[in-house]
Amino acid sequence: MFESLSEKLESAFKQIKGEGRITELNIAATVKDIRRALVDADVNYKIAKDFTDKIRETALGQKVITAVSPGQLMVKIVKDELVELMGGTESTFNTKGNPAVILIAGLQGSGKTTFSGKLANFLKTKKGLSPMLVAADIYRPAAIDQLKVLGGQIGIDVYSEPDNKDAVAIATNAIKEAKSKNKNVLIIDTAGRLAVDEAMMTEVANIKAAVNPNEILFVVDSMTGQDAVNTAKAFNDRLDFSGVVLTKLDGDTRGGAALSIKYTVNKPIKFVSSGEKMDTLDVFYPERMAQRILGMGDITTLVEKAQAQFDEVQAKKLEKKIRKNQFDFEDFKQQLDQIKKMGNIKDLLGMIPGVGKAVKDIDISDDSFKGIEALINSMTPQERANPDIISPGRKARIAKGAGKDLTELNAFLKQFEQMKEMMKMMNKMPMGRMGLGRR
Ligand SMILES: Nc1nc2c(ncn2[C@@H]2O[C@H](COP(=O)(O)OP(=O)(O)O)[C@@H](O)[C@H]2O)c(=O)[nH]1
Ligand SMILES: [Mg+2]
Repeated sequence: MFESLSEKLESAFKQIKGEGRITELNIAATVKDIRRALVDADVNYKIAKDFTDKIRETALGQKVITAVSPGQLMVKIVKDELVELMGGTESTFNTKGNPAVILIAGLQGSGKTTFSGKLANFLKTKKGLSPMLVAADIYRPAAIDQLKVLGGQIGIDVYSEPDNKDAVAIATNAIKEAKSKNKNVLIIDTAGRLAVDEAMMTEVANIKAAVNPNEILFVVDSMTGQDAVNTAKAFNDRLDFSGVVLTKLDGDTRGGAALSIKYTVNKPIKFVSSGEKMDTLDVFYPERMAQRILGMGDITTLVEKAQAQFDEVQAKKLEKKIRKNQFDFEDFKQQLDQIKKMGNIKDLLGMIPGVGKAVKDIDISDDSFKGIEALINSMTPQERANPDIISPGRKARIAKGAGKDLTELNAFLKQFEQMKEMMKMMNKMPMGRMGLGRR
């Protein structure tokens, strides 16, 4: 995410990092590079200029603190300003009501329907609410089916009226239905158009007037850069929405939308969404995003993701097995599954400071583990539990079953042995004993 911006900002800091002190001259040079980096990331020129003017002003106003190098100081100033640009603090999300009504708006293809599903799943699993989805996209029959499929995946009821062509009536009927079924949040997925269009705006505005939403979320595809900002403006003028959802952050997005939207419409980004899996929705934190853009990683999100997938009981068991040096292939497979549940592997690695850049050009797809999984799956339960019994005869069978050759299996078995050796060593170290399995 935003790799090219991160890279360019890093190179903007390179020169000043080598300087002994901050001067008008080196500030000017750095600021110029930062501005170019922002414009290249598809941030509107005026916003980029405003941003860098502030950076320059703040930097010039700094007293020389000897403990902090000019490079560190500049990075800090830019980080604070990035946080500000993206909205400052985390915003709120209002789900009070019976039911609370969340209206979803945006262009066609921006990710409204996908996001509606993710939000329902999020409110159900993370907030303990009982949401219902409403299919108010009445123009494409497939739209209702799409929402129903998503609802089915996450166990959420979907309200629809396939023969009704009145989106406002569907929305108001849905409120009655929610009340009678004790659903406390209603998420209304509306129709979009390919471009801003009067009929669409009128329809959404009419739904708004009829259902009085707690939140109106404007969904925007972050890949569309400055266009995203123009669309946001048009929707906001008409709907006065309460927040923005940036989707497709897993794509090759440059960052322009994330950095420009708050400035343009003065509404906070509330959620960011990456990927098509229903559990890849994140609350937006300006601070964390700024850290990621500056290559400082985002350990907080990483830890949260790990904790969300982390099974305490299973971890205790695992800890015991590692202690007794009984870690086997079954455990290994379970660990892989847990990592995969946390989301896109490359995204996860990108949250570790310094690692994002290193893995940028490496192809780490979630499929990278497929080979290993195939090998483990090809083992019998006995073999998984007792790696020692894997004889040459068994090896041939396992490799064949996984569609791999013997060298690949041998390499994997060797890696596994090395890993166990490392675990054994860590067990002997006082630090390893203290750290393992504790939270
Ligand atoms: N990679 C990626 N694809 C997404 C994301 N959100 C939606 N999509 C895809 O984008 C397309 C349009 O999404 P959809 O939810 O139908 O958009 P809508 O027309 O606004 O309802 C679909 O193919 C989705 O699977 C995302 O965060 N990442
Ligand atoms: Mg849709």
